[in-house]
Amino acid sequence: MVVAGAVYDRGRLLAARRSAPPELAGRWELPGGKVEPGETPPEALVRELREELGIETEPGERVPGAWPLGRGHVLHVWTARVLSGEPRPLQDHDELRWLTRAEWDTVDWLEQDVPAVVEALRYL
Ligand code: DCM
Repeated sequence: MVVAGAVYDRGRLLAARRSAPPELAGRWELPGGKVEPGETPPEALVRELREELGIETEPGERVPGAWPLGRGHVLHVWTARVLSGEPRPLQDHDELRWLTRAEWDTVDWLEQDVPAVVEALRYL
């Protein structure tokens, strides 16, 4: 399972542009990553957001849905609130953007993230 965060702050949603691997570079995603053995999805999300963006977060609700990623992976999304830190692209990303609801489709999302983002906007 891959868990990604719908990270919210003051009515905006955080989008992250991937810098790797080459086939995904330049495309935007909800930041997150693979759930490791022994972790719950919310624990994995907190770890990934700390590693990738340098922020401490509190997971909220599971956004309903499960989106296939290929190679047996499936994407689940949780809302997350920033507790501390200002997100910076520390690994895997080269740009971050806070999007208002009206701006959500101004970046080139990974196809599999589009339905997840649309669903996540309901929680904005
Ligand atoms: N992934 C995705 N959408 C996301 C997060 C991740 O499609 N919002 C995919 C990209 C990778 C895999 O999940 O193929 C694992 O992500 P990572 O490399 O960040 O661990």
